[in-house]
Parts: sequence; C-alpha cells; structure tokens
Amino acid sequence: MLRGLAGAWAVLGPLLWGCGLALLQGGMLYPRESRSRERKELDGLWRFRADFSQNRRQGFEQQWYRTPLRESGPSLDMPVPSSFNDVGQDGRLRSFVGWVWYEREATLPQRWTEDLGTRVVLRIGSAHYYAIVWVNGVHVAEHEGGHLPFEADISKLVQSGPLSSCRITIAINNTLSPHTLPPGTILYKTDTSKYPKGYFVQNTNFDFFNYAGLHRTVLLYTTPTTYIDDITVTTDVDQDTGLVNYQIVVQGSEHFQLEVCLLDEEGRVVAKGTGGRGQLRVPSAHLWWPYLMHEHPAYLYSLEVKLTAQTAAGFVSDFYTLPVGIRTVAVTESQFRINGKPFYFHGVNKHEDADIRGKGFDWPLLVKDFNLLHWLGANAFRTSHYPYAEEVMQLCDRYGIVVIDESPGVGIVLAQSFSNVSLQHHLEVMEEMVRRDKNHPAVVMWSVANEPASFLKPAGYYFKTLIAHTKALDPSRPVTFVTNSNYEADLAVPYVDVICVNSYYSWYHDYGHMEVIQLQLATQFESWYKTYQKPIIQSEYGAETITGFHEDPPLMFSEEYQKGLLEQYHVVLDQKRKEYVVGELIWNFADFMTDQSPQRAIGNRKGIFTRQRQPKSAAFLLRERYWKLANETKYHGSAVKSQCVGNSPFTF
Ligand code: GCB
Repeated sequence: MLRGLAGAWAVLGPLLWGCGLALLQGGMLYPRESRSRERKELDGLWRFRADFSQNRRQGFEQQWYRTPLRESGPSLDMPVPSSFNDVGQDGRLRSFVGWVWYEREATLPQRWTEDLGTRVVLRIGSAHYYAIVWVNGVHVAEHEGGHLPFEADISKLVQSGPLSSCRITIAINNTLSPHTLPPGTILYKTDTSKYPKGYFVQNTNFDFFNYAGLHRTVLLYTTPTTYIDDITVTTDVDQDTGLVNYQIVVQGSEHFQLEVCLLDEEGRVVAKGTGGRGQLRVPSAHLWWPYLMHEHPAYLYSLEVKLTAQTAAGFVSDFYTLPVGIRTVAVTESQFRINGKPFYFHGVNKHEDADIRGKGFDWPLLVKDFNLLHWLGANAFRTSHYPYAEEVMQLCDRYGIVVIDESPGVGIVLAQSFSNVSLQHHLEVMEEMVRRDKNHPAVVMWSVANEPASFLKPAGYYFKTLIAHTKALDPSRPVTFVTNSNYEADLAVPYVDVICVNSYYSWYHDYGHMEVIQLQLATQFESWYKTYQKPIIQSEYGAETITGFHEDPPLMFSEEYQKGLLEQYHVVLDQKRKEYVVGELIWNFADFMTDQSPQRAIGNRKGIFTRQRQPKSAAFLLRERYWKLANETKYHGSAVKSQCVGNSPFTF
C-alpha cells in the first residue's frame, strides 16, 4: 500500500494539490473488541425532533444541543438504527426535508472516565446526509455523506471531571444539493396562486427514496491512547505461497513496537512479522475463493496485530485482529480473473431498503438476504448505489460473495455536478470508501458512479481524475462506473477497466416488444466491445412486476413479462459470455421504495423478490439459471457439489 500511495502522489500529487485535496487523516478500522478495546453500542430509542420551522434553523437559533432535547419542545421516541421517515403516522415527517435532531444519554463505565490512558471514541456508522455532533453541548464532529462512518475522539470531554453519563446530540440534514453525493436540488415554488408561502420540494435524479436518519449503529469504543490507527493489507500469490503485505499506522507515540501474527482457521500461526510494514509468506496458502468456485471457499486468516508502546505511564499494549483473505484479482481484454481463474458474475443489484425501517440496518433482514442469495445461487452483487453497512461486507468475506463496491455517485447529471466543488467531494468520498473497505477480500472492484451524464463534455476530465485517484488509492483493484450512455458518446468509459452497462430493452425502450431484445442487446455488446476491447458486465436489466399480476400472453407488469424479458436477455448473455461478457446482475434483488411518481406503484417493482422478500416467478427462473452457471464453473476438475443446490444456508 505504501508503494501504492507513493505511486499515487507521484502521478496525482500535482493534480490533487491543484484542487486543494489532502489525503484523509487517520484510519477507520471497524471497531472490534480485543484485549485492549471495548465497545458499547448506543442502539435503541433516542429522543427525536424534526425542525418544522420555516427556515429549519430554529434548533440552531435556540441551541437545542445545549440542554436535553425534551426541554426544547415536543419530541418523539425514535429507533436507531432506522430511517425516521416510515416509523410514524405523520405524513409531514415522511417527506420531511431539513434538520432533524437526535439525542441520547450514554452511561459510561467508570474506567473510561477516570483512566487517562484510555481513549474514548464516538463512532457513527451512517448519518444521512449532513451531520453535526455535540457531546454535553460541545461540538465534536461534522460529517458530509450519508453512507460512510465518522468518528470523534471524546476522551477529553468525558475525562474532564466527575461524570457518569454523557449526552449525545446529533443534528442531521437530508437536504441534497448539486454538489452532494448523491446530488439533488431544492425547488422553491413561488406561484402563490398554487403554493403556500415558502413552499419547496426536493428533486433528485436517482430512483430510490431519500431515506434519512441514523441508519447504522452508533457506538462508543475505547483504545489505549497509543493505538493501532489503521492497517492496510494487500495480497498476492507466488506459486502456492500466499503473500500478505501489511502496513500499520500507529497514533499517540513514536516509541513503539509492532508484532504481527497470521493465524489460519484452526488458530495455528502460519507467519509472523515485526514492524509497521512487511510481507508475510504463507506456504501452501488457502486462497479466498468465491463460494461457488471451491469446496472450501471464503478462507479467512486472522492477522493479529500487537502494539507495545512506552508512555509516561509505563508500557501499554493495543491489540487488533483483522480477517484476511488471500486472493488476486486481474482483468484481461475479455476476462475477469480471481486467483487466475475466469470469474463470471451471476448476481444481483441490491438496495438497503425494507418496510418501516427504510435504510436502517437490521440483522434479521441481512441474514434473510444472504440466505436468499444462496437460494438463488448468486455469487455476486453490486452495492447499488452507495456503500452498504460494514457488517454486510464482513458477511460477504465470510460467505464468499463477490462485491462491486459502489460509491453514492448516483444521479450526476446536472452540469453543476461536474464542477470542481463536486469533483473534490467525490474524490474525498472515494477516499473514505477505500479507507473503510480496502481490506475486504470480497470487494473485487470499485464503482465510482451509476449512470452519470457521461456524454457531457466535462465528464471526460471528471471521470479521468476520479478513476485515476481511486486507482492510486488502491492499485490492487480494477475500477469502473456504470454507464447507460451511448457507446459513441460516452466520454468516461475510456478510463475504466471493465465496462458496466445498464439497459432496459423492451421496458423503457420499445416497451411491450420483447421480440427486439436479442438484436438490441447483441448490438449493444458488440458496439462496446469493438470500440474498447474490455470485458463487459450487464450491470442492470429488468422489468417492473407487480407480484400476483398474471397475463398470458405476457403483458407489462405481469410476472410472465418479467420472466419473458429475462429469458430474452439470457439468450444473448449465453452467447456473449463465451466471448467477453463477464457478468450479469439483475435489477433488482427486491422491490424498493422510491419517490412518488406516475411511473412507480408504491416504489420500484423490478425486484425478483417482493420488498418482504417473497419470490416472484422470475426468482425461480434465475435460480435455475444461476445454479446451472455455477455447475458450469468447473474448478480443479470438479463441478460444484450438488448438495449446494439445496436450501442449505452458508455453512462453515
Ligand atoms: C436504472 C438505475 C436504477 C433504477 C432503474 C429503474 O438504470 O440505475 O437506479 O432503479 O434503472 O428501475 O429504472
């Protein structure tokens, strides 16, 4: 990684300095418990108040963070994690745009407040979209972006005197602008014959509901004051030896020692090292394989890092254990390779979305979704259209599900959204995303955006810079974005490693005419390939389908039409996957909520499962196809074991 970063600066230094961007400060390791670290989750009921004042700024004018929120006026109970939109009966809250306020008291263990050698950190997994955080009325953090974590070191505040609890206040604003990711616009309607004074709406160019709130866990965790701040691991394979390159960043002291130890799944030490940077060699390494490619897929080693530091108070130790999968990823003119073998993505696009909780993290839903992915025989998904919760990525590592990790760069279509202000923010978001997800073996490719107006003139410079920056941050993974532009007009595809194309033949174009799909799809693939000679993924295709609607001969919105459309796509995919098409991802795994519009019958219904995760007919069709594809993926001469083709969940 060091080499990567050095390389990054060599290539991009002048460019980045030019637009005033510094690489992010500090790491963002997932907060794991260890012998030196504790964590305390703050999930549950928080106090909540939406600021319905005309300018939405009453909370700041009256400084609601200074005293308990209930003293400011009427407040509600609000579950965390959850979106706030769908839990109540108040229609105004469902579509609220502006500042909302969350608050809760946390009781701290005595040692945390008295031991000055303990560092106490407040971590917010996701606050959509802009967040300001106070602890006991003192401002501790601000963050832009709804899908990535941020932290504040609150040690000084909680260790400044006798204290057994602290009050955490978080103000969150879901307003989107042309420079946010995703972008949006506020439109004031000034015709007083039609709208009341001050009336406005928020418009977006993306097709999912702009749920807001505290969507993931909020927690406190501790480390010693000298601590392991970041770990970066990249892996390679030399014959049958696995190579694990590591780089560790320590904060708090310059006088420390680092020991690293790599353990196999049985807990046996297979390699050891010392110092902040090095390479571990693992003879006869077990590689990390996607779950349908190997009898023992998703093999994870554990990298145990031990820091020993000399401080004024004596020696302190910090321990952190990182799961490590040894694997390689490579792209050729016509293949996507994992561990040197061609990999075909047969999977889904998802959303973080469900009834009531909106985008709130939910373990039962997550496990259900993974069981459905297995039932389907899906080996991959794209995190359309934003980074998902860290726990999702961890399960992909453990189950061997391959991920295309996508940024919230969805709906970049306005000219202003290609400005330097937007670009700079997008570069920072990629830094946050790579920093968070760089160590997941399941992540095999970064997607910087979905369906931008990549035919607009500024798109060339914008995506050249963005993709180069992402590659410089992580030279070990290919980079893409997802296009729906015409192959002749697209100015950004020259910079990608894999071409990801969305198309909706016989849905948005020539609707009702499934007979044109084969010709149009073949033309699509051939045009892109002839122009670029890069592997192609059909990154979206699908049809709106209301479960229980049946029409034969098939009509749009019926289950039969969805199946029929998919079958037409599959004919061409089966031809082209023998050449250069390396994947197919259905739109969408499940129905999901969108803004209201005449095109949407309570959300987008292109799911092969309903929003409640029940299968439509197309799910059975895809299931048959995906398991067939899995069985074609011969590895080490043997087909995927037939017992996999049941309802069995992932096992270890
Ligand atoms: C797309 C978008 C996706 C939409 C989908 C649709 O191209 O990438 O966000 O939901 O089409 O159903 O219109």
